[in-house]
Amino acid sequence: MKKFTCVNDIGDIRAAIDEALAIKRDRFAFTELGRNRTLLMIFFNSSLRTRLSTQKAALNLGMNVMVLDVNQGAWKLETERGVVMDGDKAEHLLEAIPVMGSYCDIIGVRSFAGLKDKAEDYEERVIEQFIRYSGRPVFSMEAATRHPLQSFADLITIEEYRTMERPKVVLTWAPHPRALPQAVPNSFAEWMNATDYDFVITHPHGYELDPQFVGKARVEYDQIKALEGADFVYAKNWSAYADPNYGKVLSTDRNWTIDAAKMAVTNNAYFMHCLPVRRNMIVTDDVIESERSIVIPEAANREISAQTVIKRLLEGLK
Ligand code: AN0
Ligand code: CP
Repeated sequence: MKKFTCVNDIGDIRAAIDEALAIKRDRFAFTELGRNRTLLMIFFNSSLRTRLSTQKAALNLGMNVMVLDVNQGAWKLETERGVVMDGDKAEHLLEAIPVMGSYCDIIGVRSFAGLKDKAEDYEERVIEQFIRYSGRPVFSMEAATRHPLQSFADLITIEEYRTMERPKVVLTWAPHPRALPQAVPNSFAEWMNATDYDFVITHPHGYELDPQFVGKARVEYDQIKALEGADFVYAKNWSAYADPNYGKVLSTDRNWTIDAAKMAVTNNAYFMHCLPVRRNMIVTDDVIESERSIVIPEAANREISAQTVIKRLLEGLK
């Protein structure tokens, strides 16, 4: 594998799940593979899980790891070409990227959507420039439109917990006070559409996702109807995608919060969320603390999805 930014990069989904589960059974089987190889993780945004799980995954593979928080101690980076750099940005991304590439073998990048310019976000300008100019295999640690390490971990988790051939999986919008990217729901949809699960998306009017990610999913605007008979409930907030409201918060209606009454209409569903989660906005305390909440094993599987991806990138190095 040469890069990892979307579901297509992982190839056969069944083979990827099987490889991930084998890694989970023996995560120290490949400690020689990463020997004398260096992973550079670059964060343009905050992180708890991605930072720790990806570092741990690389350590399991015997790699050295360096972490750069671009906004803490590095030079402020200009990303637009052609700008007269007489402002506060001291360095251009077009020099910074190949320099960073010269110190490592593999690069992980986290760069969220700005939520101001839809075209810029959906072109994935930042991570695409890393792919083009770093000279290294690059993987996404959440880019503007996708969070594939999260979705891969979500898929591994559903595979571990499902008891039927074709579970009903419901992605539901839930309220949040600030504007969040569409990356997590886009990516979750993209990965669910690569399976044959019964996949349903529910959200208020105005929160329609990009059709390229919705794919063959059923969209149901009535949240209760969507949740009926669900085996997995995947809650997430996102800001509006559709014009003219791109990146805006259109609703903070707590009627969409996942509570026990809503979980009661499901088929005793498991509750999932990528975390970090705002309690009593997205989900009530009792639901996230319930026996059916699998948010912690879901987060733990981030180490496994990352290790599977980094292992494949290491195998692809010359
Ligand atoms: C981010 C998001 O919604 O994309 C990261 C989630 C993994 N969440 C927040 O910024 C709260
Ligand atoms: N789920 C996830 O990516 O969490 P962090 O933002 O803490 O990395």
